[in-house]
Amino acid sequence: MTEKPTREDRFSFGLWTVGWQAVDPFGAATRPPLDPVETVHRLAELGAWGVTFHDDDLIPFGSEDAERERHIKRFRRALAETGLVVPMATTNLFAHPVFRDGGLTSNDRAVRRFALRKVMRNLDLAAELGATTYVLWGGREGSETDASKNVPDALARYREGIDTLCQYIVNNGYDIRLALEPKPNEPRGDILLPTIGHALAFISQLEYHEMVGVNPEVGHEQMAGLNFVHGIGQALWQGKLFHIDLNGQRGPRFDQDLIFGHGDLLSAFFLVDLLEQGGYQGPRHFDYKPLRTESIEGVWESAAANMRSYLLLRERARAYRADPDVQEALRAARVDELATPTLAPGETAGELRVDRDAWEGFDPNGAAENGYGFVRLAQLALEHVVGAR
Ligand SMILES: [Mn+2]
Repeated sequence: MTEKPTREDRFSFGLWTVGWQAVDPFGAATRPPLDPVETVHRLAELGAWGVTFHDDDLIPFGSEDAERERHIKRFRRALAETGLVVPMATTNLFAHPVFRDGGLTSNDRAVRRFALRKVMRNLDLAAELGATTYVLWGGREGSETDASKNVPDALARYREGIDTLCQYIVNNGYDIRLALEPKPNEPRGDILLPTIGHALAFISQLEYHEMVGVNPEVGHEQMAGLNFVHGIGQALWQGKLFHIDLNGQRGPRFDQDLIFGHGDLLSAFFLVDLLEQGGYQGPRHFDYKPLRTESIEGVWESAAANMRSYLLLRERARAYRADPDVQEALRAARVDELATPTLAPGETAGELRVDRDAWEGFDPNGAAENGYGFVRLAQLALEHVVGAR
């Protein structure tokens, strides 16, 4: 029996996840709106540690100042009553029709200026509530036709927008870092910064590049047919995994936002193994949608299921690492040998060029006969995942 979630597990949920009323392109809501105050209480009861929000999740778009303050006050009280923290916040730059061509990269300059103001306003609130990560998901930053968008110009405006927001954070002394969330498509036909790799390359072009990392989502990479564990591995290697969105997806199709583990289970297992082994200290944030078929009871059941899936996989990953058969198979597969530098300490390229052991003394045909034993490892992993070991 797996342990129950605790604050130390750092599980967090967006207000928009459990709060999704299940409107989809073909059907109306199947559930009533959820009060953010109730969400905070229910998540705390289930063992979550944090809650995150888009500005418009908490304060309806266009609210007057007094109304806005009232919403914030109620939310603050719920946080104080439960001890839930706000580790991350983000801006809705996609729902209102004004953002139909995006926020930071809309062809309309006035929309871009409005979008920046909307982010700044919510950055102030995020800082007040103690958030240290601010996510930017540019769901509407993209196009349906290549006739509509000069991509180099769009990326220049994207960079200008992020640089401006970083400058704002620095000038206000906020302890906040930005995390860009890649996605290949949906709602736009093609979204800018479609994958982790695109986002990392973009970040290298920013003035405040050290303040900006990524917030990869399981399903978003898998929608593009990519290996999420590899993407996270690279983000960790580059010191850019500032935040993560855990959920499930079944291959390249619409964004399913399934419960974590309810998509590619083996990938979820290796992801948890990597996060637990790879030094990731940030929140375990769930960005999923409770199935449209579910009533409100199913919503809370699904929230609990995300955390339970993670804990079960963490337990399985620990059992896998502790298994002497696995340790022996890892050695046989020379997984650890990859951590050994290819050159000797202090060795230069010129010295390698004349090293006879590396060429004349090396038998490529003989070495080519060695199998690596990866099948055995993969099967051992599967056996741990299904509880056969
Ligand atoms: Mn998604």
